[in-house]
Amino acid sequence: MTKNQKLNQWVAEWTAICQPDRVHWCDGSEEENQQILDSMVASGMAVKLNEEKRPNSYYFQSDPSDVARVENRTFICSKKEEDAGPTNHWEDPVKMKEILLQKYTGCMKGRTMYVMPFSMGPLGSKIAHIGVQITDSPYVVVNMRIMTRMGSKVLDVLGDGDFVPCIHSVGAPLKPGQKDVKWPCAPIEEKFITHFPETHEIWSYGSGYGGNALLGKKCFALRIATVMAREQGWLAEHMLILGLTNPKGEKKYVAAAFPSACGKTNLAMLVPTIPGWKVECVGDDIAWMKFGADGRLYAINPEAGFFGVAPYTSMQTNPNALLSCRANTIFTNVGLTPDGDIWWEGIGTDCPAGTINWKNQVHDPASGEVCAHPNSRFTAPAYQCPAIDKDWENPAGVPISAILFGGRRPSTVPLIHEAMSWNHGVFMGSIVSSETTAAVIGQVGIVRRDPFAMLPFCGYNMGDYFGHWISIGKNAPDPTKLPKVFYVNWFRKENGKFLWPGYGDNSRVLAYIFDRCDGKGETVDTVIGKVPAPSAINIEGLKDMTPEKMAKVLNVDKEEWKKEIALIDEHYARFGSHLPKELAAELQGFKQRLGI
Ligand code: O2Y
Ligand code: MN
Repeated sequence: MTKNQKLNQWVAEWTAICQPDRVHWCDGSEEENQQILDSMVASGMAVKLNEEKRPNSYYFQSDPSDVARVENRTFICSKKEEDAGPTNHWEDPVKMKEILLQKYTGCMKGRTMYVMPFSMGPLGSKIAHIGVQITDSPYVVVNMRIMTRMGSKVLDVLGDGDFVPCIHSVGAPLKPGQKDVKWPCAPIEEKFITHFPETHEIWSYGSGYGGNALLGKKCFALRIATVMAREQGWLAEHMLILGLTNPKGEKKYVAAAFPSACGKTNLAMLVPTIPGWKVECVGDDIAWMKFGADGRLYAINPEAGFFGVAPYTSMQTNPNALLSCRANTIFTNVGLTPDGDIWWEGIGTDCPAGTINWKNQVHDPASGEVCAHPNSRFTAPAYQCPAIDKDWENPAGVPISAILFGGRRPSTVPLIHEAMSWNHGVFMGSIVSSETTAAVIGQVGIVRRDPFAMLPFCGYNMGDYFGHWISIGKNAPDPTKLPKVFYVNWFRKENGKFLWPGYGDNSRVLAYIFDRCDGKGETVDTVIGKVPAPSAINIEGLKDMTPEKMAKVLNVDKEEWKKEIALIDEHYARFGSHLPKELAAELQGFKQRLGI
């Protein structure tokens, strides 16, 4: 019980509906965490990893039906369908609540209901917001404790203030005496990840995995936060935040939006290959940005941990991520080695004989099957990242100098181009596209339009969201202090091979962006915006790179872009009258520059 009457009443109501055997208010302490972990080890849900190799770390295998976010079971339940827009699944809120209330009735029988107060963002920050999640999954509790600031201290900040109520159940009540399974969840067609934008509520049922169940992340920090941000004049974005320091010791912060599984975590923690430059990580997935008193846009990372994709994370690709999970980490759906450590494809060592795969069978490297699920994850505290920025928990946030958009495009899109104005930058964000990967259930390897990398994460009509970005530019206290906008593509190919080395060498592009923010760096005007002059990006010491290859990486082919126009036309047509006139004008201007 707390001093917050609304919270007490809400918990009482849901206790009556869900009928748990016990209610536990989480205090977020070490003791509580250990007790929950011990109980999961005892029940067979978790394996404690070898203390010498991976101190205080635990291993989980999910049900094979519950391995990723389920976009086709994710709903925005606004009163009017139009307000959810063409990119979201919509259901009437009254009907959805009716369906779900039936499911929630008695859904926690035989289980403990945990009540978790959590803060998205540093406690007490003016940019942060508080939520309270009810869940019957102890796995969710120990993950939320890493991913958010969770426990009694949040109640002190909350006082009798407002919070975002988040209901979660795995949807697997137990009959008296029934033995629990290792990973309880409901079948796919009974999973519901639902959002009520008008009342800022989240109701999730049937899944215990990742973004479906750790409700602070995609559900709150993106879908509901986009709604709050629109109401209150700020930005809730699917963006990493990094600090970039040049050899003179000058520092700038950059926010970058990429569709899921385009290497955001790698960029956020990048180890530069150009001497004297440093990258430090503020966040790897989500940014909340508000204008500061000086008229600049300030960003916080609302999260406190990384829920990173494990496969192909190695000391070569992302040493800082691998070192972040050296201890105090939860691993889900990776391989379990005979000596009690973890293994995954691309970790940089051979698979030890006898390693157990994510399906709990001895892995046979010759079988052609993977050992770790492609969407297997580590949940690691952000403070363990060797490259964590000193201001990552600064309640005031960090000032953003540049915003990057990007996607995975084998052709057409050059390594980098720069917007000609704020509205042109919004246009660039609105046409982001990428090839799909395994982070979502669905087809792999097709190109999909993913505006602002927010396709699965915008809590309202995407056309209105474009309008909100336009209005941020219009209402900026000082438009000259708005971040510069860029579009990057690390994934351009020739004959099936990547033209750009990526990873640490992306620091070369970051260094160019740094210079552009200071009005330096030579550019060439093209139909899509400013691209670097042939020698503006430092390629010194870059093996296999030639000026000719660089020209291909930066090439803007009008004919390719003319073909792209048809796709953009089709994409924009979806938004009908919700498409801001400013973006229609940007598209028109683009067509004119292309001579069509
Ligand atoms: O599959 C999930 O539930 C996780 S998806 C995810 C996790 C961390 C960061 N980003 C994402 C994403 O899909 O964008
Ligand atoms: Mn993400």
